[in-house]
Amino acid sequence: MKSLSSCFLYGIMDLGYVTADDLPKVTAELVQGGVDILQLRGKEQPKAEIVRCAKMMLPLTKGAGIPLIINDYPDLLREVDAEGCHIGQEDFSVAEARDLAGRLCIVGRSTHSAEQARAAQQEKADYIGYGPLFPTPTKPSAKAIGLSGIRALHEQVQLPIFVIGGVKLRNLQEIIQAGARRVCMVSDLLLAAEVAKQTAEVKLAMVG
Ligand code: TZP
Repeated sequence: MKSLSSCFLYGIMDLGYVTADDLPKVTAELVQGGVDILQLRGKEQPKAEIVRCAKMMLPLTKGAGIPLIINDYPDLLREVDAEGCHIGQEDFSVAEARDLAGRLCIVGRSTHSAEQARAAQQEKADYIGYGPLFPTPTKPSAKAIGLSGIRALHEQVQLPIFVIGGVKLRNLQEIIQAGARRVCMVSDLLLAAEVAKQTAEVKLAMVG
């Protein structure tokens, strides 16, 4: 299984973009393209559906040594053999998430400012998401925070930092130049005409 330190491209399987029927095919394409870590996100789906989808993804992610992270529901780690969970700012503390999961696992935290990022490090999250950098239809309510704080953030926070929100193949160089080392992407991968090819191009831009 890949360690977080060797993860540079974090993909999110968002059930708002991909139906359960298409899930195995799209997961296989993301894996084939070289995604390093994958999250399952279903904001509108009941927990039973998230469990069903996770069970479809796990043979593919495990086969490729890619950690699967469940968004929002740490307790589901008692039902599925995923490697971790991801929590927002409003939900639980990292310690509560670990208790709910009931076993050793990766816990990631969404952050929207340097202050939140430092707090996530303090409470021993394993990684953070930082964003949204740009406005994004995937999370329309969130306010964009821009690129200007990325470089300084990497001096203050030693956890793996995945920048997120409006990250696209076409703006990747600008984001890397602003100091980002790891990215998390949703729509620009999932809505690509050729998911594996798009993923491979992003991966190449990230790791050379
Ligand atoms: N958290 C902050 S922005 C975002 C999440 C889940 C969505 C990013 O989606 P996209 O399509 O890559 O802009």
